[in-house]
Amino acid sequence: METHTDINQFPREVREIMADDYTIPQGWEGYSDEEHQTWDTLYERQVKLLPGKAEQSFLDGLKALDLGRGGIPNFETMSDELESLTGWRVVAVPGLVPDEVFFDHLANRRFPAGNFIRRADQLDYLQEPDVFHDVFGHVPMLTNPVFADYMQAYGKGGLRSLDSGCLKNLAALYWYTVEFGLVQTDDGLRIYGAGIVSSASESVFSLKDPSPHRLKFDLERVMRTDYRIDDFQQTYFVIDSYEDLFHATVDTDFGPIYDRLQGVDDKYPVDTILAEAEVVHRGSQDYARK
Ligand code: HBI
Ligand code: FE
Repeated sequence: METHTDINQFPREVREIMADDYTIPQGWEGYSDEEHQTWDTLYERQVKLLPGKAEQSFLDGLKALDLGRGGIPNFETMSDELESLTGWRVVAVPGLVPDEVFFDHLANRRFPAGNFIRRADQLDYLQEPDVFHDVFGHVPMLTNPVFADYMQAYGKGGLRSLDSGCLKNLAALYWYTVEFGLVQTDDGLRIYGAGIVSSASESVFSLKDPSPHRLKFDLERVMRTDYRIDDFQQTYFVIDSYEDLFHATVDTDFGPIYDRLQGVDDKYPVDTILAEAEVVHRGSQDYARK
C-alpha cells in the first residue's frame, strides 16, 4: 500500500484546516445520527463475531477504551485513556497521508486515523481506511504495551527505510503483521491484524477457511513477500508472541536486513511456501482459484 499522496488530493476546505503534519480536527460534533449509527451497526456485528477469534489483548483493549459506548468515539477522550495506558494518542487525518508523514506519527506514538466513516449502504466497501477500520481495527491493540512499542519501532524503521530504498519491504511487514497478522496462543490461533478484526468476512476466512496458507512468521521472508490489497489474503503469517515480533525488528533495528535487501526487488508471490517454511496449515488455495 505504498502511497503517493499529494497535498492537492484533498479539497481546499480540508487543506485550509490541515496542519503541516496532515492532521485535522476530528470534528466530532459534526457527525450525523446516521454516521454514529453506522459505527454502532459495524461495532455490533464485529463484537458478536470476535470472541474466540480475536486475541485477548484486542478484546481487552475494546473494553479498556469503552469503544462500544455508542457512536463514533471522540478521539480526545479516547486518547486521554490510551495515553494513560501506553502513551499513544490518536490524531485525525483526512485520508491516506504520505509515507514519511505516516511513519513520523507512529515514531512519535501518534496513530493517524481517518475521521470519516463509510456510507451506510457500503458497510463492506472501503477504498481508504475510515474511522471504523482505523479506530476499531487498530486502536485496541495499542493498549498492549509490547505491541504499542512494536508500532513505534515500525515507524522508526519506516523513516529509515526511506533512505535505504526498502519502503516496499516495510510496507509488506506492516501488511502481514499490523493489518493481517495471526498469533498462536494456548487456546489456538487468534487474530490481531486490524484489517481482519474490522472485516466480518475475513475474520472468519482467515482462521477457518482451508484455502489460505498459514505460515510461521519469518521477518526477512515476510519483508520479501508480495501482497494483495483487493481480496482475502492467500497467506497469513503467524507470530508466537508480540515479544517475538518486537524483538525480531528492534534487536537489529532493521540494519542488517536493509543491507541484504538492497537491490533485491523480486518478491515472493503471495502463495509461495519456501522449503524452510514452518507450515501451520498448507492451504488448498481453492478460494484464490475460484
Ligand atoms: N496513511 N492514514 C494513513 N493510514 C495508513 O495506513 C497509511 C497511510 N499512509 C501510508 C501507509 N499507510 C503505508 O504506505 C505504510 O504502511 C507503508
Ligand atoms: Fe489499517
